[in-house]
Amino acid sequence: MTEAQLLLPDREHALVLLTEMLRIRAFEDRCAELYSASKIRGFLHLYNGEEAIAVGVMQSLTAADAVLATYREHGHALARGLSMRSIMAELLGKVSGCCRGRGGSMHLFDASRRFYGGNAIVGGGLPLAVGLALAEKLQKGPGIAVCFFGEGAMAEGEFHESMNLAALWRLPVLFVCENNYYAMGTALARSEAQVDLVTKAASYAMPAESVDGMDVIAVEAAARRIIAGIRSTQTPAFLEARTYRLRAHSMYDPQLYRSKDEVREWEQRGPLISFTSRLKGAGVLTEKDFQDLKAAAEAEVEDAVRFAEDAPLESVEDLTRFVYAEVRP
Ligand SMILES: Cc1ncc(C[n+]2csc(CCOP(=O)(O)OP(=O)(O)O)c2C)c(N)n1
Repeated sequence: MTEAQLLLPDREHALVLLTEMLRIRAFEDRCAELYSASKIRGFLHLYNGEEAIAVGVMQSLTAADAVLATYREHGHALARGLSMRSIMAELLGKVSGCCRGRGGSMHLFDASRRFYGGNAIVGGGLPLAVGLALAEKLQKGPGIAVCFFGEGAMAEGEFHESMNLAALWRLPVLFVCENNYYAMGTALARSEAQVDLVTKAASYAMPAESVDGMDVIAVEAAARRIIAGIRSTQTPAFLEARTYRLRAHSMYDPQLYRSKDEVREWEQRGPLISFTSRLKGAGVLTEKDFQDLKAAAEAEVEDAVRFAEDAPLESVEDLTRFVYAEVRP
């Protein structure tokens, strides 16, 4: 029996996990509509299919921990507790957004939650995570740093430098690779000599393992155990979560690099479908429970959209503020 099968959650916790994944799914489906209506501009990278990873890992973090993610980070921000209103306002470029509308989709940030982005640079979060973990170590703080990134980042120099320094300096970092098998249109085997990502990570002398990233219970169980290890040893670890991006890389992507059959196959294994049917099978969720949770998530999204649409844009007088430093006459 696997770790995940052993650890069926109690009903209350199962509903927390399901609710978090539903919130992310509902939020992002609405984002796609708002993008098509030109209310959200710039780039928009959606996390559909990968929700179990952010939700599962985030369960064992405390307020003292630092979290970093990529440009596909709406789900991480929501799971980390940023308000849906502040994220939606950010996406619409409004001053009530978590970055006053200046960051947009790829740069969600909230220091009060120790959520350090959102980063448009592939691999850009890794050295920041190492720096935050180094600060934690030097200040003898209680927190760890957790960095989410795609498998495409593992071909970047920053990956190697970050893994090496984290292991060498014995820093409390969890590196979470969200392996969805494609970096934009490039399949893993077309860009990586070593497609076994755990083997690659383990070469940096740190524990490394893989988990089914479509299974929120498996992700949570693995993350809890690994994070407990990081906290007690104050050394880094690597977790590969195998997953699939059910939508395009970003909003404009003809997806010529993968077949419709492949996408359909993964859809059947999606984290919401699989978790919901497992809970129903275990008798802890009815279809009505599911529909109620879904409706609540959609209502929260509509509230966030209204809030964002009503929020003001940055005033012209304030446009040059926060660019380099606050210089006031
Ligand atoms: C340093 C750098 N190189 C290239 C790009 C262009 N780019 C944006 S997303 C992306 C693919 C990254 O794929 P992956 O890391 O697997 O993450 P995913 O998008 O699959 O979540 C690339 C190459 C970039 N943003 N930064």
